[in-house]
Amino acid sequence: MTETLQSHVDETIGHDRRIEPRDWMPDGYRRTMIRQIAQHAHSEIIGMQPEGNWITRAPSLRRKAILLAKVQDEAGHGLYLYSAAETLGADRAELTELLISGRQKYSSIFNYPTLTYADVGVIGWLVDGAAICNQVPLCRSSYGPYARAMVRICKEESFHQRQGYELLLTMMRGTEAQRQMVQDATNRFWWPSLMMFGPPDDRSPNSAQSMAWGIKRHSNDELRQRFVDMSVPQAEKLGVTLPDPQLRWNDERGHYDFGPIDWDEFGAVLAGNGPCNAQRIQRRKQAHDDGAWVREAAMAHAAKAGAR
Ligand code: FAQ
Repeated sequence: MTETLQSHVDETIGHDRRIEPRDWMPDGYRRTMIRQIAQHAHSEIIGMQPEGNWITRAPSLRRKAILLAKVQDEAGHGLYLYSAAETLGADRAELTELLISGRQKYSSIFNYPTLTYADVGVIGWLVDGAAICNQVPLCRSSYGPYARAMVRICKEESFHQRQGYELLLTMMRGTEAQRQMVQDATNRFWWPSLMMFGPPDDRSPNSAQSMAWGIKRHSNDELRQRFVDMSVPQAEKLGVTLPDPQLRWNDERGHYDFGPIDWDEFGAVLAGNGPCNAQRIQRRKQAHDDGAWVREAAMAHAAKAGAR
């Protein structure tokens, strides 16, 4: 019986069709999907904090409205993704518990501080840019609800990337101090953005199986290279220098070569020792505790409506 079900799954993946919630799927596939979707959802929710930090200090009403809308979009992405995880039988309250107790990961990038308003622009340009590079192929991921959520998320992330780049272009046309802010933010976010794609292929325990299952379509290094190739001309147009002396076009490979990534720093951030890990989790926990009365009221209302 399991063999027949397994061959149905293999055929579905082989024909590039989607696995849907009611379909049988191998336990490992379900676990991997829950892991990836939950980490992704947590990243969207924790990712609201670094930019949210600047909402009250935006330089104009227009910038404030743009930033508010972006941060709200990230909340929406988190919600679609938690819903997609629920279709696999995950319990959202449990996922939140796993996040705030440090047992489930979220993207390393959100453990870095946002020191100036230029960081808001650089997050849009580089962090959303890296997210798009990584997530566009996930629109064809083999799990239907995840793939469909990614379509909408990618559209919104593309818009975010453009608003970030537009903010930076405006700052680059401003004063020398503003140009320096953009350069400084680029210096701080460039390497952590490259780390968003995950460990190098030869040290990525999940990649091979996830690619065989059609969850991931490209390896971490392939997507990282795509991001570098895409970002270099954007940096040139902007007039900023990417902080990598080894960055140069390689005619033979048809790609940019780039310097070594500090994987020790990545490891430290994943182990909870990045600059803002403790603060991010503490804030999330506080928000969760502060929202307890809303959840209780909603449950009481639902119970009353059910009894009617
Ligand atoms: N940070 O074997 P692999 C965003 C973990 S959303 C933390 O290569 P996999 C939107 C990995 O989970 C950003 N942990 O793993 C936004 C695994 O842990 P485990 C999030 C990382 O899953 C923008 C272990 O290392 N995007 O930015 C990281 O095959 C602006 C071994 O790694 C997604 O989640 C990392 N950077 O590939 C919001 C996209 N990299 O569980 C606000 C979906 C790896 O085995 C503002 N996810 N790890 O202990 C994916 O595409 C994949 O999960 C990867 C990792 C590529 C992240």
